[in-house]
Amino acid sequence: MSAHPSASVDVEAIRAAFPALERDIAPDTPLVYLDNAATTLTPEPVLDAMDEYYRSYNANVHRGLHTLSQEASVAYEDAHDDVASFIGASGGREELIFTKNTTESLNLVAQAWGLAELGPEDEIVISAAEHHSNLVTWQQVAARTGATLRILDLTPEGHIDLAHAAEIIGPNTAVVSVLHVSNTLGTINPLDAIGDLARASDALFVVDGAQAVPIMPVDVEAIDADFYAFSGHKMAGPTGIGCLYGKRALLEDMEPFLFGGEMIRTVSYETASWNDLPWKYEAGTPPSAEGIGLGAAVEYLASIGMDAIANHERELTAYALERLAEIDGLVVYGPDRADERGGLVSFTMADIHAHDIAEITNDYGVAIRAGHHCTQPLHDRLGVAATTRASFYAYNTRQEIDVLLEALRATQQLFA
Ligand code: C6P
Repeated sequence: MSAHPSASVDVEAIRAAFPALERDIAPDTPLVYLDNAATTLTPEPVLDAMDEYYRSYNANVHRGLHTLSQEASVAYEDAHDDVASFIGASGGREELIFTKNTTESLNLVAQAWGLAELGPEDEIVISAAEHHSNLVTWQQVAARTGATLRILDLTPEGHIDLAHAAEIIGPNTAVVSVLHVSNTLGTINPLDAIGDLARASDALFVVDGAQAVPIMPVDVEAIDADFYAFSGHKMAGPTGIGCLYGKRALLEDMEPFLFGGEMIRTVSYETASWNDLPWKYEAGTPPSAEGIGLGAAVEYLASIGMDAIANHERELTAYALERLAEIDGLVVYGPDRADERGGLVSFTMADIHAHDIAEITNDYGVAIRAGHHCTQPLHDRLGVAATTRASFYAYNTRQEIDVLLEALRATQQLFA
């Protein structure tokens, strides 16, 4: 990851691009949106790109010879190239499949590759912090193929325990699939070390980048991931669009995940052959407006600069950690240091239920998430049923974290 500590964001200019930030939650209660790890808000350039598609060239891609379909096809194809370039995939669109979200991207790998390649002698290695989309998916593939699912331990601070990784990743490991940034602990995982262990064992190296691509520069070729998954709606893009980067040779070798229109080259009643990459993996009418919207989102994020966004996230996280430490009985999960984290902080506050905290803070306009964040087994390990999570984006400010603090103190008083 490159880091230019001097890069900074113009928060006011960024805020002006996000119309939702203008709204109040109640009279005199402006929105303080701190639920960005779930979904980010949408900026004008993305709204404009999708609006323009629907207003002027809304047509099915790759299916018409008329002008509208041609324009839609070119815009949709170009969006693949733009997103590929944003994550350093030099193969362009041929290495970048549009899916529905990170979950579908991981299912694509697990089913198209996993069901075909894995057997009872194989081991699948994931970490204890995985989101359900990278846990249940491989758990079910293991159940169907007879492979064994092995879980990488975490250190008390929430890092993947590399000594344990060196112990369990070995000759029987067929796939190592881990998240880049944890959506619960915030931990940035050491992909270099884990990737080295996977490659030394000739294992497939899969990365869940849902919480990384939105907040830091990501270069899939430097990471040397075989597959890398992420979602549009967490990076200023629309819902309904996600991505799977894959190394070309693997994408060429694998059989498709979904069958139907668009993904075929020729069809007879007996058999079929497959379209070129990436369309081989994009069966049916695709999410054209969403793909074009995601293209606009990466252009917008690149115009701010991912180094600048990463710095801003780190500064806000450091400030949040400092302020949260003022509250008696509040426990933060994950690393103490902001530079070892993505821009999110999960915590518990004495024995006040996370849902109560989120409901009361909402009265102050503060949107945060409460629950198990789709990491139920991780919460079991932490010994809590639920946590409350604040997560930041390029438009958030220190003042908004102050409002969160005020709301948390009010919650504490109410339960005192
Ligand atoms: N985490 C959160 O609030 P989808 O839902 O497919 O776009 O993303 C799934 C996913 C996969 N991996 C990680 C690390 C994630 O954080 C998520 C989504 C949201 O934490 C919704 S549960």
